[in-house]
Amino acid sequence: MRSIFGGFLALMMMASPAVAHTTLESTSPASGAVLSQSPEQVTLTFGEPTRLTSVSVVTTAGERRLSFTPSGSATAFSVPTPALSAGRNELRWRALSRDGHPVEGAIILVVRPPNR
Ligand SMILES: [Cu+2]
Repeated sequence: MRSIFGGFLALMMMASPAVAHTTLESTSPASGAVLSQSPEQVTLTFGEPTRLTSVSVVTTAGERRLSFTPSGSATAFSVPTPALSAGRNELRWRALSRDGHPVEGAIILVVRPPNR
């Protein structure tokens, strides 16, 4: 009985990820930044090669998909001309870890309303 339980425990441990999934290491602008205007681009940098599968921006107006490069596996991705709105912008990203498991997250960028 003990050996059967031991084997089961070993299986359970093998099922849990041996290596931590890739994480978003940094972004430019950094999450939480308050900007005077929409940035020319947003850069996402991961801790290991990752395949980014989608980036979108969520505001009170709704969700809009953004294009990014490169389309293959990389550690850094560029989102050109995200055209962020004044106010709070949540950039949601989804990616595939090297082991094929999906990972996702979000950063917040705030654009100051124009002075009048
Ligand atoms: Cu995994």
